[in-house]
Amino acid sequence: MQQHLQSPAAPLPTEHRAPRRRTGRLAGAAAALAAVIGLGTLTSPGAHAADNPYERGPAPTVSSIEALRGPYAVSETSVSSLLVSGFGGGTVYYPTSTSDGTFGAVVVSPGYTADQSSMSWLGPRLASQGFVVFTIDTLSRYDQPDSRGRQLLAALDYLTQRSSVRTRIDSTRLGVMGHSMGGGGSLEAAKSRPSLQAAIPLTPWNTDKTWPEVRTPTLIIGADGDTIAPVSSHSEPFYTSLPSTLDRAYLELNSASHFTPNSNNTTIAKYSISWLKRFIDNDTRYEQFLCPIPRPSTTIEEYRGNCPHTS
Ligand code: 9J3
Ligand code: ZN
Repeated sequence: MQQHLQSPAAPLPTEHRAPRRRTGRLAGAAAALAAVIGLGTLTSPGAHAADNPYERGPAPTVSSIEALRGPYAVSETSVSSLLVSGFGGGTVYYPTSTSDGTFGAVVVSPGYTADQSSMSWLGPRLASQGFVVFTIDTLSRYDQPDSRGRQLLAALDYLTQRSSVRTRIDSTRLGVMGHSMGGGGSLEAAKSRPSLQAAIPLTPWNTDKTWPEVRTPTLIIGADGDTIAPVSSHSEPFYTSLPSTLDRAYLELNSASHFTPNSNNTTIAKYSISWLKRFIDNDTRYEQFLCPIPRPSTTIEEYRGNCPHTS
């Protein structure tokens, strides 16, 4: 693994953005001169420059991925069910700034009988790290996982093609998440749309136990105390049935229940952020949190996986 140098404190957003852009006539003239005489641009990022065009935000640390908020200020906009089709509307959380280019996007489905509010904590927590996050309502609270999978895809299509934030999104860099039947739905969505870059089912529930068709890097998060979608009959067989050649991982939360994903949870957040960054943004700076495989702890009952395949 490559070396990742880290500053002792995570820079403030203004600190990491400030050096990236110079404005005004003088800078414009300097840039024009540089272009004429064949120098690199004066507006390029500094020391940890982006070989990777999808990299966003400062170099991560354990504290930065565990923090309640990342470096980006977040705005939100509500999407009425009356103005969309194929899913039930929702709320989009997105980085307020447009000065860092486009972002990857992820849609999140709730579980059986629940609505978007059951997953709302993930909106600002993920968006502040540099993603457009769409927590959705389903057409009916009783929709099954296959329907939730289709609704996740309809919501992604709305988000990238028609929503007010569509120009802020890189439509080639998309992911899905969901709780319970919504987690089962994220597996369905990945199975039917292999171009998805990441899937994270949370205490997923599905009657289909086998997912060899999935080509999307998938992190399955189960809970040791789940009696509604027990890991032995849901998360574990789902994980085991994914192709062994796929970038895949299974994280079993310690002392957790089926409903742990419905509240702010740092273990879910830090590994979700790392997975989305690694596979939606191709950001290898986050590999350090996924590889070597995390060891059991007070929060992790078990972790299985292969280290990400490319670096
Ligand atoms: O979405 C879920 O919480 C699925 C678990 C469930 O309630 O299944 C019973 C049919
Ligand atoms: Zn199957």
